[in-house]
Amino acid sequence: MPITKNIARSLAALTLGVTAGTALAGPTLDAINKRGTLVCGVHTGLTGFSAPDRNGKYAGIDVDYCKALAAAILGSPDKVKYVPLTAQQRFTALQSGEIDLLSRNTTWNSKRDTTMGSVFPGVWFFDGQAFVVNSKKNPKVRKLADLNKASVCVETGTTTERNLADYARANKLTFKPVVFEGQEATEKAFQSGRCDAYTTDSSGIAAMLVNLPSRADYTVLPEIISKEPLGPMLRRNDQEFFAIMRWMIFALQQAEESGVTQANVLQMKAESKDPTIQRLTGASGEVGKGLGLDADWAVRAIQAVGNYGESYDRNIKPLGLTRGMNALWNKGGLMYPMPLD
Ligand SMILES: N[C@@H](CCC(=O)N[C@@H](CS)C(=O)NCC(=O)O)C(=O)O
Repeated sequence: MPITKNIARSLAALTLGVTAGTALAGPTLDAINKRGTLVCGVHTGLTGFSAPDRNGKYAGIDVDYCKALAAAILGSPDKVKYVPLTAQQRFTALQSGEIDLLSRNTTWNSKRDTTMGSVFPGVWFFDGQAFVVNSKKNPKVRKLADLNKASVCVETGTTTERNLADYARANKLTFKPVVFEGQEATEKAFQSGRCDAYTTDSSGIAAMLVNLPSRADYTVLPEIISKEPLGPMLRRNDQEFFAIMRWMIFALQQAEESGVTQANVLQMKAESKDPTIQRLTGASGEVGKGLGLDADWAVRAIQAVGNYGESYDRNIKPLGLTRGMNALWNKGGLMYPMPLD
């Protein structure tokens, strides 16, 4: 056998020996472990997603994702430092290393996934852009076409602004966009009658309305004009943390699919004969090892926040939003956790 082939073989064996088995810790996981805290960039206040609760503690489905990661990596959902960020600040905070990840109603699109030093490991909440009007002020507006020539409050630094222009052009409508910086300013302007309508993600509209005493005065129009797949984000070139973030999404959704809950996860681990549940809970297989974590990583996450459906029901259901696209694939939705092996 020629010597070069031999060398190539031993090199291949060496490489295999190094990469098979436990994943190497990437820079973000290393930093989290060293610090003992996960630094999570969140929304400053979006009910159901991330907002301080009555005790001043951050709560919401985006916050649950941070807690689940901290439980899996550091052993406790409390080992999180929350950094509240506006739509404008969010990407720089991630790029500069101020936060480990961004968990904040952020739309996954090609620009943000390829040109900004960041990547999305999955979708945490499927959304779309909607419109709301004050029916007292505009009683005749029932559908988007009725808003032709109307003024629309919209927030800068978001995907919303361009969707509005694209939709108007495609549907031969004219809107007068009135642009504001920050959610509070945009909402306040709309509520004070500065514009005929307000447009943002339908979850954002629901979160605004749930806090308004006069919410009966408002009508959400039936059209959804865009796809807003919202997901967490991390810095590029960190395959290890990417895998943890991606498989956390799948694990919490698989828990729902398999009927594993906050209340029964320990019992499931001890007793279930279902191979998927065994792999999810670390009773068998090496899912945790592949992620550079221990066997109980997902058990701790589920203990901390429940499965995806439990987190949804606790945080999003009170906004009056049905599961829709966020239901599991076998219940008519789009959530499809990849198989655990
Ligand atoms: N999902 C879209 C829109 C996000 C968006 O507009 N969010 C609003 C509220 S629903 C927001 O976060 N505003 C808060 C702020 O600017 O501080 C995006 O990623 O650009």
